[in-house]
Amino acid sequence: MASSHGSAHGLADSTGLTGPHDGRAWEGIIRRYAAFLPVSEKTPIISLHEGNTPLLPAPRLSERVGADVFLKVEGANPTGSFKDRGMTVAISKAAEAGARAVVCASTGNTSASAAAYAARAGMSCAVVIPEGHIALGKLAQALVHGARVVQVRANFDVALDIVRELPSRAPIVVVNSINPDRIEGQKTGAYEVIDALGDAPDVHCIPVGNAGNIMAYWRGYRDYYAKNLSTRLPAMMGFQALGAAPIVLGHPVEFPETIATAIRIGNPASWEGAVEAARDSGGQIRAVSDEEILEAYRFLAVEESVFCEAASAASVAGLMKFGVPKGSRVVCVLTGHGLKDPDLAISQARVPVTVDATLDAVLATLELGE
Ligand code: AN7
Repeated sequence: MASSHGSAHGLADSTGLTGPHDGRAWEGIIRRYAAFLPVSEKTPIISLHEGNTPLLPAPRLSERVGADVFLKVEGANPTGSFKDRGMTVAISKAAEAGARAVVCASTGNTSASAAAYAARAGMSCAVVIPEGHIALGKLAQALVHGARVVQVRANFDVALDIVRELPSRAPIVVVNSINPDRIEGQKTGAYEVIDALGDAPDVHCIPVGNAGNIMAYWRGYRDYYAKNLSTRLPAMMGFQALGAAPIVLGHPVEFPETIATAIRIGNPASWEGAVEAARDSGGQIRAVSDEEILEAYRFLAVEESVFCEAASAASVAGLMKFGVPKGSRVVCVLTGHGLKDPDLAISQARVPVTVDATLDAVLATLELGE
């Protein structure tokens, strides 16, 4: 890809870097991709230097599925998930509009991200979460960043229904992905993939919960394609958890259930967007079981040294389960960091052993032989 694109978008700078659009990839997705985002000089940029995440080759996974697989490690974002890409735009636009308070419903990651970016902007933040179904790390994040955390006795879908109504009753901006600025920011994941690979992949695998991200990536791929910054469009393969697979079933699921709490969603807000992305790209939305998700989760940790959360592993579970044409170039998005859910991590690993504090006792336990 020629380096002249940066100047084509008016983003060339004096750093001497020759990336397609960036110059300042480490300063966050708004500065890097301003030309593609709904921002102007008047927009205060509220950033934690999100984006610019690794696109890591996965040699063992590639060997296993007979393809050329890359992992987009979104857990490397400031709050540990892809939500930061959309949140920097949503909070910046809210700040531009003079907002003082934001709110979201969340299965955890959106609340962690909203809490952090709102704090940075000097806004107050409220998060509405399903009681008892948020990974511990995510809850900790919302709390330490000073959000007002409200747990409701219901699932995510009901929480989102409540949050949707709040702006009609109080001066507050919703920063769920029903806010179009969120989707705009999340498109930048696709730009980074193409900037790194030089073109779009053949297949893009992604977990699907509320379905904003698959829609955003599809839009991002089409943006670059329309501007001749890529020569092809990937097949979008979205994966829901079997117990929370409304799009696969074709109807909402009233009581979604999965160990992947991030995607424990029964009535996705961007349902149509996900269906369109799959259909228009020649892809599909399919389901993977919790067992398949956990197998992929352990495989990624042990074989590729990437610790992602369970929901993220759905993308790789789907790839392993359904396969791809031989030799395809595949990108799997790993949406969030494994540290978000320490309880699950420990439940999936060997328990530590405790011994007396002697050299012999430690040596005996390690079973290394003479
Ligand atoms: C790790 O935080 O919906 O299909 O409220 O945290 O765009 O919803 C999280 C979703 C995948 C699904 N992986 O993305 C929330 C929330 C992780 C996630 C998804 C989520 P979408």
